[in-house]
Amino acid sequence: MGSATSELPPASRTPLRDTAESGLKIVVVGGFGVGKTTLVRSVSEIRPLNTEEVMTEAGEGVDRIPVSSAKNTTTVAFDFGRISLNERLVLYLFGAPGQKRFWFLWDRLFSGTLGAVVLVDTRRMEDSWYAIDRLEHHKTPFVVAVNRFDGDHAYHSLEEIRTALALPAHVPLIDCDARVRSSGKDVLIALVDHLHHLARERELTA
Ligand SMILES: Nc1nc2c(ncn2[C@@H]2O[C@H](COP(=O)(O)OP(=O)(O)OP(=O)(O)O)[C@@H](O)[C@H]2O)c(=O)[nH]1
Ligand SMILES: [Mg+2]
Repeated sequence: MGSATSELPPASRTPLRDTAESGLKIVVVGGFGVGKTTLVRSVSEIRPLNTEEVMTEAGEGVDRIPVSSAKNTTTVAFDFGRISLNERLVLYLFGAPGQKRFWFLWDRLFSGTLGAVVLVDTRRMEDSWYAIDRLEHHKTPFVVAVNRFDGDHAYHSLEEIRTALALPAHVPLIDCDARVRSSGKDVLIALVDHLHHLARERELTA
């Protein structure tokens, strides 16, 4: 398997707090090259595990050509990271591989998952449909985060994106920059808020 990367994030080597009470498994999914690995790397407080492989000419015709010219590696298994949202709540993050040939791994990754983030690149919105479909199939709650790339000149409003993805009104939809820690953290907070909201609704209807 490929090289486990990479540069240490600033807050690495942070031990798990003694006060941590609950750990939630969260999965980051979405199409090829939307920034899943970038998101897990930017928010993780431990050295993230990444299973990146370099894309070579041998993969031409099999691997998708990246829209982002800076991208020359692809996830072949999954990313793993950890973030403490507060004193008691820890999220364990799993970034899924985006290429179609690895999608068979997704259903296994979803096992035991409390919630998911679907990352969207507006230049290739249709790449998100499979992720949304699988999450709905597994009844896994999710939020959708739009990772705005520099080449995204045709500015789509969140409402336009909601319509294009046929997202029901109750699914949170937000903008983010996967490269920015605080932005990635906001996405995760939106997901946890959504999970709390759903849990409260279930209690009320029980
Ligand atoms: N301009 C810009 N580049 C970004 C952004 N997010 C990620 N990138 C870059 O886009 C490329 C793709 O990021 P990855 O994190 O590898 O994407 P991925 O979804 O994990 O890709 P796969 O695992 O191969 O599906 C990398 O070169 C990132 O540096 C962003 O918000 N803006
Ligand atoms: Mg990746």
